[in-house]
Amino acid sequence: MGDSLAVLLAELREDEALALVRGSLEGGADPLSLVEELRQGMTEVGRRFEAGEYFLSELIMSAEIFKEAVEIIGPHLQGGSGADKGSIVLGTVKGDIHDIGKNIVSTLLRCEGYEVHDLGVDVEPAAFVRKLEETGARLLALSGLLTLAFDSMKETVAAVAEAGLRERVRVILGGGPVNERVVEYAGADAFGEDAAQAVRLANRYLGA
Ligand code: B12
Repeated sequence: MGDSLAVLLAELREDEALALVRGSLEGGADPLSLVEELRQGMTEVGRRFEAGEYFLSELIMSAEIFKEAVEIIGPHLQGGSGADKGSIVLGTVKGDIHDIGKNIVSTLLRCEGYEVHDLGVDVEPAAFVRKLEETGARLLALSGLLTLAFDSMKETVAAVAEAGLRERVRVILGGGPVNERVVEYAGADAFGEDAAQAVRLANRYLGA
């Protein structure tokens, strides 16, 4: 047997990783398990970066391979439950451009039947508020991986409150370093450690 998808991604072996993704899908592999393997590969990339074995160029390279792989997997995930369980506004907060985890969250929520309004990265608090007003969504999901994202999360929750929407809108947080203390600091409702938890929280708050 060859190396696993997680190993191929961590070692930045792009062609082999993408070939394995295609081959696995053709062989009937569960697309979600492939996403999970990719996530494990990214965790290893992060570890190597922190250990000084990888530099920014390797981070960028790994992110590109990850995105290409998810593009191949995406169509196999779609269709989902076909249900319409409600709207969610999602984005990576101001000052932060990490979006790999957010995109996984978005994909899984869509598969579960939610209509996800993904505003992308580096999103200003006012843009979140506008989208909540426009869509009537009752759930706001904020992603952030940088420590400075905590302040942006706090500002975003404050802007939602200022617009008079806080009663209606639940706010959930996620991204590498987010924990219960960040929830308290930002004035949010809950956080999730992975995309599956994002789905559980959405089901809890939107009553599905
Ligand atoms: C890939 C990566 C990048 C890529 C991002 C590409 C992209 N399109 O996203 C690039 C190369 C661009 C990048 C840039 C930078 N990065 Co960077 N990056 C990473 C790395 C290696 C992996 C992140 C990742 O994608 N993980 C995989 C995903 C799947 O995990 P995840 O995001 O946590 O998401 C999961 C959960 O958290 C959860 N989740 C995510 N969002 C949400 C939301 C909700 C609501 C819920 C419920 C759940 C949820 O579900 C996801 C799926 O399971 C991390 C290291 C690490 N170990 O995390 C550093 C890291 C985050 N980066 C870091 C830094 C410092 C930077 C830069 C400032 C570097 C620089 N000097 O320029 C810039 C930041 C620029 C900016 N303004 O944002 C630091 C942050 C340190 C800190 N505490 O602030 C880290 C921790 C590396 C380190 N140890 O130094 N980075």
